[in-house]
Amino acid sequence: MFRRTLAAAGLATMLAGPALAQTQLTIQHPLPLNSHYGAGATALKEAFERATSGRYRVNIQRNDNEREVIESVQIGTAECYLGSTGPVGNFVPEVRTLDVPFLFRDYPHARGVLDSEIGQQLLTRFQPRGLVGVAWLENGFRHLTNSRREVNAPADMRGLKVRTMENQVHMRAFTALGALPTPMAFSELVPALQQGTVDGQENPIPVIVANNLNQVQRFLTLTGHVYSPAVLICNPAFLARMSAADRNAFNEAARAAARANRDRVSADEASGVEELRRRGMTVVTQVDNAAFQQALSSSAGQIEQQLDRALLQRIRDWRPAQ
Ligand code: EAX
Repeated sequence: MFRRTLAAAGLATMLAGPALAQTQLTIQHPLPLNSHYGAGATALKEAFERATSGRYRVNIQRNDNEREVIESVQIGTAECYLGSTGPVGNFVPEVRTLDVPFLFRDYPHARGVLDSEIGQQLLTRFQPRGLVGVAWLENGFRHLTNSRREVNAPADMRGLKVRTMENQVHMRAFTALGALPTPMAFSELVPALQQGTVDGQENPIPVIVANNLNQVQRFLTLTGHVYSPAVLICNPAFLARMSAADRNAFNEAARAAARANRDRVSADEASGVEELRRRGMTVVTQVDNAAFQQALSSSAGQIEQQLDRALLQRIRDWRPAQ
């Protein structure tokens, strides 16, 4: 009897052998699952697991040191990163062009440029650096928060210690505004705010809400000073092991991720400011953007000198097709 069962089990495994072999794919991102990144990663997981009938299993893991994750993807100890372009410029310098303050007019402009040939061309610049830029996602327009005082105008920034991402373009901009920028990984942000190492930080509404930054920050100023793209980056060798059909399915799943991510950003933008007010933050909505742009104009030339000016102009000139 036992021998018959063993034979039957052996036969079953043999018949079902290949289907059970499952490839693990882990996406690391820096935010809670209940966030605009979590929404994107979950949409990718559902679409890709369905398209590959379970031959791939997508794991979603939180790791809030973005630069470290990108390094791991580059050396092959991690499969995929989903996160902001904050530290990406340190790996793919061309991406710094997107970090210029007030470059994008609004969400349709930013999303349109990234979906256009401009954005797709920029994704090809990852390969020579041992990374694959799979798809653009979104973090959102960044706003300033701090625990010291209401910021209504550039002059109120003077001497404010502001955490920035590990991003040269942003650091120069905050220096030009008279603030004292301190670059650090997202993983260090909340302790630094709690201990007063820095007074403030800047992030999109979806990040401020998802990470309860209202608990360590009192004032929110809707500066919208820079658009923060997000990106899905994967390890080239890992993707190269996929069949052509699976690779197409992965690209399709990445597009589904971008749609879900952007929808979540739009939803968080619509309700987030009220939510943060309800949580006790003082919100400055009437912000003189022209004054901030003016204050940044002195450093704009310096910043842009090191960037692709033709690309900057193409982005500024971009308009949706009529
Ligand atoms: O990607 O580091 C940051 O402030 C980023 O906006 C955050 O990690 C989300």
